[in-house]
Order: sequence, then C-alpha cells, then structure tokens
Amino acid sequence: MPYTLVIANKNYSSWSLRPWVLLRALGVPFVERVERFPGAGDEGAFQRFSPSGLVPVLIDGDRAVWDSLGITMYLADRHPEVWPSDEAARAFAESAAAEMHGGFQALRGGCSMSVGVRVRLRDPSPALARDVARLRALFEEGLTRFGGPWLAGARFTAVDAFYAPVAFRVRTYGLDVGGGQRWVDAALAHPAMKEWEAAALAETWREEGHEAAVRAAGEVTADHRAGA
Ligand SMILES: N[C@@H](CCC(=O)N[C@@H](CS)C(=O)NCC(=O)O)C(=O)O
Repeated sequence: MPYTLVIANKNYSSWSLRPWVLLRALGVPFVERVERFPGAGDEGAFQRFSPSGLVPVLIDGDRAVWDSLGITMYLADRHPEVWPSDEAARAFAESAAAEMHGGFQALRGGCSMSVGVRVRLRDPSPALARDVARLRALFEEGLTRFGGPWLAGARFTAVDAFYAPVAFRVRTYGLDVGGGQRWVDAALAHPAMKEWEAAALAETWREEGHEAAVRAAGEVTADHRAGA
C-alpha cells in the first residue's frame, strides 16, 4: 500500500508542501488527501485524523505520522535519498532544515504563503529584514559550498523541501535573497513545484484568516487564482 499524505489547501499550506514536494521530487508513490482548512466553529476538525490536530499527516498502513519534521525523519528511515549522502552536505542540510522548522518567525508571520498572489510589501519590520538576510546567507552558503543547483548539491533533498514554501514567498512578496535567487528560480521551475502551483491556482475556496494575513502584509498587486 502506498503512503497517504493528508494536506490542506495548496495555495496556503506551507507545512503541507514540504513532505508533498519531497515525496514527488524523489518519485516515492503516495496518495494525496486534501482537507480544507476548518472554518469558524469547526476549529478541531483536523483532530479527527491528526494526533496534533494539524496537517500534514502521513498515513502508512495503520500508523499516522505527524508534523513535517516527524514525517521527514520517518521517510528518511525508509528512503536514504531523503538527505544528501555526503556527510558535510548532510550536516548543512539537516541544520538548515532544523533552523527553518524552528525559526524564521517574522517571515512566517509577515509573509504568509499564498502561491497565486503578488504583494507589494509595506514597511518590512526589522525582524523580517533579519530573516531575509539570513535566508540570503544560508542560500548563498549552500550553493557555494555544494555547487548547486540545490541547497546541498546536485540532488533535490529534504532541505530543498523545507525551504520550498520560501520560494513561493520570495516570489509573492518580491523578497531580495541576493545570490539565493538562483535556488528560488530552480525551485519554482521544478516539475513538482509546478504541479503544486497549478493545483493551488485552480483552487476557488478562500480561507479568510490567510487572506487577511496577506492583505495586512501589503498591497495585493495581482491574483492569478481561479475565480479572482
Ligand atoms: N509544526 C507543524 C505545523 C503544522 C501546521 O501548523 N499546520 C497547519 C496548516 S499549514 C494546520 O494544520 N492548521 C490547521 C489549524 O490550525 O486548524 C508541522 O511541521 O507539520
């Protein structure tokens, strides 16, 4: 039986994108199940299938594995290509993925993922500017040390999956990641990212919390989603 990956709306769900793009990029078969973000009055809806009440969740037989990091660790035990094989590249990839998982709060809060929308940011906070500067340094380091086109070398691995939502954010909000733009362009052109983007653009359902977060960040200059 292939894995089942439970995710939320592709336009918004940055955490869902990580294991989804990892599995697709590695060619690991899985069945996708999309659950819409719960609306007002239905807040606990994801608790019906997710131990944490959040997505993504990977279902493997009678086992539910949750959290994008937990899922990545679980997959790495079964698919060695999840991380780079070179030790130095692997140390960089694991550290950078952990940093993304636990950090970049200003980026997450101030530049909510909305794949189909373009925004002119208003007054980026000093904390957001620090996060963007850190992204630039991290991307440039990975590309320089391991030769690209991916963050830890010639193969797309879990570190690229962890930063995949950032590629969409960089485009949506016009963030300047310097030499890291080379990775952003490669990520946005990857067939798995293109597939995710096409599905995100086809979604007509809107979730007001995410929409409000995007409007709060700046002026919406374009919306490429169906029905917009
Ligand atoms: N640390 C978790 C975060 C997961 C998360 O926040 N998921 C969001 C969707 S992107 C969610 O399920 N939200 C539903 C809710 O808050 O009701 C992970 O890495 O998977």
